[in-house]
Amino acid sequence: VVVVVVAVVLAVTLRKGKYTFEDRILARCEKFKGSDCRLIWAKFQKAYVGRDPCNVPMEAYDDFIAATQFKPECNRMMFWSKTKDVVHDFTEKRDCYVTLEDTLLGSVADGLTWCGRVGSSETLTTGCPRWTDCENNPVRSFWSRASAAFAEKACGNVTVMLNGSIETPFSPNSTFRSIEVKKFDATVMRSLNVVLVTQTNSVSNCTNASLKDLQKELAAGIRYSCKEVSEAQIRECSSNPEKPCGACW
Ligand code: N1C
Repeated sequence: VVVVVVAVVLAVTLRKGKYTFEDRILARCEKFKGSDCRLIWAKFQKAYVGRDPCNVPMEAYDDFIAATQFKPECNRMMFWSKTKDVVHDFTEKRDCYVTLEDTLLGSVADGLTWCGRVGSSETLTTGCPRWTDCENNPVRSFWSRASAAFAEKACGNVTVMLNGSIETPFSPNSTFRSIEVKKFDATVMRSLNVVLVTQTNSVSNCTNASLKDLQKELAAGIRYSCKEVSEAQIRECSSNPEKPCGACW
């Protein structure tokens, strides 16, 4: 028994040590055929390696963004704020919309934490600053820069899922409000269509004050709409592939 336990523990530790952060990024990148993943990894790590983890501005990822050359899918782009679970449950099961995490740009880093250290060429995955510890941390700056790139390219009719269970669905400190809406370009974008995800105890509807602010902050020429849709209805559509995308709400 002791031998077996030791062997299992050893196997698990060795295996754990085998998949480095670099391996994980490369594996995710390689799902996108035709990408130069070595180059993309080199540009990604250049942003934060050897730097103070509270001193990585969003511009540090400019070369990474340039290397991922993202091509937008007009009329299918999906943004979100405080609705990550329901959105990704939907996009994973149905091929109706594309979120940033479904593109090479966002998928490489989704759910991960990383940072560097002065005087080291390594990527650390523990002991890194959290989202609000300091503004210029590697993870937050990454999402700011990637979100800006994704929003800049938003074209045609664009959808955003906002959370109707909170008082301020268009939340001031969110990436969606502070970065993405500011980057929307009226010359390529026709409309922004809010899907306000409601639950039985929802506190907000389409007349919410923060949604009035959203209409004001939207560049002139971009149409706006809002629709309240229950989370149950969205989940129902996620699990019914025979239902056309346009009939979900
Ligand atoms: O701050 P948010 O939401 O408004 O950001 C969401 C918004 C989306 O439209 C995305 O395009 O910004 C983009 N984005 C991501 O794609 C993303 N993937 C993972 C922003 N943040 C992202 N994350 C993580 O979710 C990130 O680490 C941060 O902590 C949350 C932000 O979620 P939010 O506040 O619900």
